[in-house]
Amino acid sequence: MGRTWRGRYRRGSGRARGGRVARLAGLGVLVALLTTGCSVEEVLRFGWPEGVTPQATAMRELWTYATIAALVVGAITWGAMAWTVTFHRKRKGDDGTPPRQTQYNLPVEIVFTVVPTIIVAVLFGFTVNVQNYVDVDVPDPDVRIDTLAFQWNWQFSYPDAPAVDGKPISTLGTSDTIPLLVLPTERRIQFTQRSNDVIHSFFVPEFLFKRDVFPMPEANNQDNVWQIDRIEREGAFVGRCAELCGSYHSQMNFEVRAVSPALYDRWLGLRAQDNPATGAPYTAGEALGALDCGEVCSPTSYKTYPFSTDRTKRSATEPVAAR
Ligand SMILES: [Cu+2]
Repeated sequence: MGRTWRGRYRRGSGRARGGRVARLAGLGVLVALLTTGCSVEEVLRFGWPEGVTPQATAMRELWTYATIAALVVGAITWGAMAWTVTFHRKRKGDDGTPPRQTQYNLPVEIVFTVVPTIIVAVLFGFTVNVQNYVDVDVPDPDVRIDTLAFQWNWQFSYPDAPAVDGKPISTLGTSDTIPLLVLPTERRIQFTQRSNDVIHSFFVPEFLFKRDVFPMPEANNQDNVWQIDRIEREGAFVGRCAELCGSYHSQMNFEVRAVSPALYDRWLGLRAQDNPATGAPYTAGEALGALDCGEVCSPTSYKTYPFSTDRTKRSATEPVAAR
């Protein structure tokens, strides 16, 4: 009885079992998609954040198409494996002789060499295309920002905008202030970056871009200048250091504030004046607060919080709530 059942199960139900596995897998994917509440657009980003620059969109589309191509290759491979495992098992009555051997089949070998070469060449071509676009630096960008990274904070200067003392307007992050990098939307921005000490990395997830910040970039033969076409929407975006640079690397945050060009011009104007309330030049936060444009003009960070980097402290530091 047992034998008969097993024999029938093996011979007759392999196809049914394969179908059941496929249905279960399909159901699993459907349930995962429905229960996570992901939109199609979100799924197609495959985990990447939503970009806010044309460069970010170009990189994200490359990622989406490359992942879909990989999934298609994966589905064919997994399908071939499942088919082999399901329908080519050892059968009752097999006498132990190996199955028909098909190696050294020249046409198949050629196909298996040429097809992956074409896939890699196409991926390479698209990657070079996008990389060339992301790396373009045009002369005379609308806005220039000088970025200085140090253990463990950032300073952002506006070399084309003099402050009260005639030096460029600049914003310095400290243990109790997150530096606010105020930028205009819809304008071409150039970043020039250097480090005062070790290697850091400038990273704004919504730009989908990071670049190492080197000490002495010229001596190190590094291209420390890069540009974005524009920021496409207003908002606050956390910026991070993405290169392990010491004890407080993970706290080395800044906050991008993208505001409309008109607000940006007013902000720069304020920063070139003294704040009557303090008798000192407007800080980045004070000037934003004076613009009074809602959340995006909050005078202090609200997407991240400052953190003391005092190395003489011997106890864990409580995060300072965003103020
Ligand atoms: Cu760093």
